[in-house]
Amino acid sequence: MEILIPELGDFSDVEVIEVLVSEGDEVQAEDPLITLETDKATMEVPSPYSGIVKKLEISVGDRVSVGHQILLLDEAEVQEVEAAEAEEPVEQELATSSGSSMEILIPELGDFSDIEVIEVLISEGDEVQAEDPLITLETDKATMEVPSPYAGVVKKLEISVGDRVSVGHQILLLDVVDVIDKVAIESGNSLDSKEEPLKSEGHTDNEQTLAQVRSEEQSSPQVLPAIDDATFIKAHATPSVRKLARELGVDLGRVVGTGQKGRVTADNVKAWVKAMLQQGGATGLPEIAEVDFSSFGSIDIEPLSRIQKISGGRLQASWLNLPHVTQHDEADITDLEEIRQKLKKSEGIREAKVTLLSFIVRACVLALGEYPNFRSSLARDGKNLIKKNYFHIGFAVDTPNGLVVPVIHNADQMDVFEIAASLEELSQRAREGKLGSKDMQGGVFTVSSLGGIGGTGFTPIINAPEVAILGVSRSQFQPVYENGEFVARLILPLSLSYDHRVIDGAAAVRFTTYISKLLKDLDPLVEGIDL
Ligand code: CAO
Repeated sequence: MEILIPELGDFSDVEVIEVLVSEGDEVQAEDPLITLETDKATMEVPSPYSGIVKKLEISVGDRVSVGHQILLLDEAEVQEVEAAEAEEPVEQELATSSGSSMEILIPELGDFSDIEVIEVLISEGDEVQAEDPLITLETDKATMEVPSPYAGVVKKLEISVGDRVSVGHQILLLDVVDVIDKVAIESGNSLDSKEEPLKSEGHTDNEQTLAQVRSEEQSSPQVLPAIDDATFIKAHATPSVRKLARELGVDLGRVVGTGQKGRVTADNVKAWVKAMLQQGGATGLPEIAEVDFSSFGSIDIEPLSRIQKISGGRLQASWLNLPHVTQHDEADITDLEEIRQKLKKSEGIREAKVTLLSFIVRACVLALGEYPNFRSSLARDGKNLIKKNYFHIGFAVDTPNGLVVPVIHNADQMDVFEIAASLEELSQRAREGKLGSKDMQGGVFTVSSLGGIGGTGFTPIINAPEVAILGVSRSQFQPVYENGEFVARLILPLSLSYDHRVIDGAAAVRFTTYISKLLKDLDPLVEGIDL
């Protein structure tokens, strides 16, 4: 049967970059036969039927379009082989092949001749399975492996790295006696052989690695980063290594090759998969596809600041590790704002400008006193809650270099003026890039106020390993129904994100209700202050 290039969508005159089968190969329906490459993609052409490759009509480097012949497939031969294998007594096989050493020669290589041997993959005494690669050849355009047509033991090597070979050149002498024993053992007829079945290290390893990847896949949907076709194609590797990489889902472009001229070997691929499994994958998540933005128009590239790089990693870690829930609430700050304006005007009493944020921090301190779980952290083993008996409150500051979170230490020992002074001093130093590491350590809870800028609500990311963060948006006058009529009240939106492993929804809403009440009723917030 002539197997032709099928309909390829919009493509024609496409380059063949891999021929994945050789003459004599047995293929199953859907096994890939060749790989084609366009500017944009690579695609494999699968076999429409099972059979044996009788004649290859295509070579690496050919340019093909729909209808171009790939190979001649002998369907009947497969059936015959299968039938023969089923019927032939093992003794008969033994009789025909027993004791023979077989010369293994360079097979038909398409258009190539006088090709350099760049790798000899076996040594004398090695056991090989049918299809195990024996040597690697390299032309200007491609590298290709020559597989063993039979299983056996390498009796004598007749080839070395650097030799130049053509079709018919002898590679080695293969002792096929043991093969028959293996066939017998595998088919349940031991023939009283004391010998162990042959091991195929390569296959066994591959199967184990595949099984490991598959079992990992079941527990985490995508352990390995997605394959980037562009770098996969460019990777320097032989077809069988490419095939292995595709089977394992390995993005070949990421694997560092240790073979000749940096070529990626099968061992490199396996070692990379093992390393990835140990690490739990790049992020354990499917990756976002890389886009060449410059192909759509002009772009500028700006490096991230040091702060952006550090905070980006931490925010992502928190977002991925902590089950976030955000509780939204409101506080009536009409009276608070009136008092705050009065305090602002009473010059000379205290030095700092009392901001809304200083009242909010004070309210958080009191709420943390009432609800200690909000100043806890989950122990790394997930078995204990570490409750902190100090009240160091972090607050997010927007600086030209990115987001930083300085910490007001022992905020429970401060009144609103002192908190205001601390907020002013720390945010000033934050903007000037003058915070020391101690200024940003030890926080038990964080406040992120965007109210000076705007917004009606947001979902802040918890500053892990803390377990909650209070987001503050812009206050607005709103009609509130009180004593039978609508009155204008200044309403402040609050958004509390919390780690649901530690805090449940009821506790979260109790916490925001408590803060709301403090901001409305005020007294505990201004305790000790001469109004
Ligand atoms: N509602 C309405 N108006 C508000 C407000 C609110 N919730 N909060 C502040 N304002 C207004 C006030 O009018 C205030 O002026 P007055 O005090 O004179 O009336 C004005 O905004 C300026 O406030 P401010 O910015 O000086 O002070 P602040 O305490 O509100 O904020 C700080 C200080 C450091 C929090 C702020 O500068 C900042 O960096 N905010 C950004 C934080 C951030 O990026 N969070 C996001 C983290 S996640 O990406």
